[in-house]
Amino acid sequence: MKTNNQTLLNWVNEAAELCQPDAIHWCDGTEEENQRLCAQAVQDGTFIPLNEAKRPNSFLVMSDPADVARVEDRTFVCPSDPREAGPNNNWRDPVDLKATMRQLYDGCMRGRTMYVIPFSMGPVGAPSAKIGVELTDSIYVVVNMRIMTRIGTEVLEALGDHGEFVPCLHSVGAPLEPGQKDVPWPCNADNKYIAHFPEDPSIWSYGSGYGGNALLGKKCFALRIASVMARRQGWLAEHMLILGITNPQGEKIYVAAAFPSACGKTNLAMMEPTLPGWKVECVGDDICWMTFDDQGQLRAINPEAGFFGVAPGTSMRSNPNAMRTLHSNCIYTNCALTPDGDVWWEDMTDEPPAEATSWLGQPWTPATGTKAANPNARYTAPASQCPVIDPAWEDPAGVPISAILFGGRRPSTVPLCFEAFNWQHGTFLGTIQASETTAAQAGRVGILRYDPMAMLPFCGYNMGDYFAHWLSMPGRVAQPNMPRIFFVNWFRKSDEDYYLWPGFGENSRVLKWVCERVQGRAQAIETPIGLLPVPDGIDTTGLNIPDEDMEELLSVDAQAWLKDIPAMREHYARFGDTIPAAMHQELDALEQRLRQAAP
Ligand code: GTP
Ligand code: SPV
Ligand code: MN
Repeated sequence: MKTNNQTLLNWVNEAAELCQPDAIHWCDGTEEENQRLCAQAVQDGTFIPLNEAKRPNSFLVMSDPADVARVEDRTFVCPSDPREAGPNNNWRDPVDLKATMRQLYDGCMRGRTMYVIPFSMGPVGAPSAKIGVELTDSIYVVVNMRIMTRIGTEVLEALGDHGEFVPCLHSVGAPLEPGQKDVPWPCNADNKYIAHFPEDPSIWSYGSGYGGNALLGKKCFALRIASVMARRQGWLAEHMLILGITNPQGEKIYVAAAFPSACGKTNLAMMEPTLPGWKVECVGDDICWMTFDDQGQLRAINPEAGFFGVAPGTSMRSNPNAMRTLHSNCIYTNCALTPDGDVWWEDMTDEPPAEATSWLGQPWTPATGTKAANPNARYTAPASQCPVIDPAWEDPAGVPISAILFGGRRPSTVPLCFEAFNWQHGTFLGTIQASETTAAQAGRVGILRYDPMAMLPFCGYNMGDYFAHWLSMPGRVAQPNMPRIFFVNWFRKSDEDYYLWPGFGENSRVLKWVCERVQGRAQAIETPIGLLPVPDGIDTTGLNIPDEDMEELLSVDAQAWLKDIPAMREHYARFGDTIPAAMHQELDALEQRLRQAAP
């Protein structure tokens, strides 16, 4: 037996009795085991091995077209009291939902193997690391979890005989009858449940094999369950990238940034600055756990060990360091396959390939008129392979955070960048963060919605209480050294519908302003919404951008902001009296400042 942890052994036995797998496999996390599983997945028709010379030890997987993204309408957060879950979550009575799901799980792994994956979110044994164990009937999940988290024997050792872990039960919900032939991507598209029981805590996932629905360490554990723990224990579990930025003088600060799904975290986290002499290094690209140290400094760890990155749009031009990370040992999901056994996605190269097999397994040419890769196609890559991974990315003590950025896709109204007046005002800006929906979640894209702190789909409790938790942070230590809070928008569009700001590596110009503000070296103008760069405050040396575009990027249109105020009030009204009074005061004060400024 691999462990003497009786709680774990009992739970695995119970789950096996319920799900009735043909076999149980305890994952040790070794390369040898990984090779065997990948070979098995190739034999099953799930994995397509890529060209060994071009992308060694890498595989392409094409999912069922009905299973390509997170399903927010099938995601449930189930404390016993629905008010705890809040209007931001789908709630079900935990006893009822468990009964429903037990029926689904009954015999659901027949004909399959149940894999036991002990995993650590955070460096194994680090004080802020947390252990989970995922049971799954999907090899795809095992292989991806091995990249995205730390798994295997060392985690069981860290867990010990009496250690605590979060049980995470996952099944694709597609049992095999004797002799029944499997499909490449088994799932149960009509019966998806992504359920969280924060009071246990535990995670039950059924029916989907994709991304955040199935790799349960990520959104389910590290955000929804962890946010509940963080609230209770006085820390923050956030949907944020973490980067280190060094100026030409060698001074370095760390920045965290919360942008909604597919709004630019991975790109910013490993960007190649266009400003000479500046350097960006990546600590993490999606999730950030922040705790005060005994000096009152917020320190952050990346609980993950890999990137589950958006493929379309990723190129040597937009994100060269992501491209350089993908040389080997990666899994590609829903990308296109080229005739020479490589992957391709929209905008990966200036010229598309003459022909390919689309993510739907169909012959594709540039004339086909459809996308070769799914818009939510992803790569899974080890963070250690990133050429600009930060030297401290696995430091158990975390890195000190000097600035927090909020942002999203806002074609109008929101300037390129501005700074909050203080922590309370910054928290307020987070609460009114909005963004257009993307392909990262099932449903329509391009719909503007409020997505506070980029946590709307990931906060495991009532968001009004979450805002109060943010406000409570400075009061938790004797001498708080709070990060400055900024708001950015790379997605402002002109009347002719082009992006006003070039984005990507050019975002270093905004990061430079952030650094200079933190270091007390840059001026700012007080406006009704916050502190904006002075004219010429953003270094545009060498950038070909019309003056009028730059002016528009850095202007505050008080009328346009005033038009949004009623929607902000409605957004708050959804959460009723859980919205802290201080946030209503900030909203009132914003409206008043705008009225004074509006012509
Ligand atoms: P999740 O993994 O879903 O949480 O997404 P993310 O926030 O990490 O987004 P990512 O960096 O993968 O970017 C998503 C899409 O936005 C990609 O297609 C990028 O090419 C595009 N994008 C990223 N940064 C910029 C930018 O500065 N400007 C523009 N115009 N597009 C960008
Ligand atoms: C997101 O949607 O924010 C992601 C991808 O990072 S997933 O892991 O599917 O949630
Ligand atoms: Mn994300």
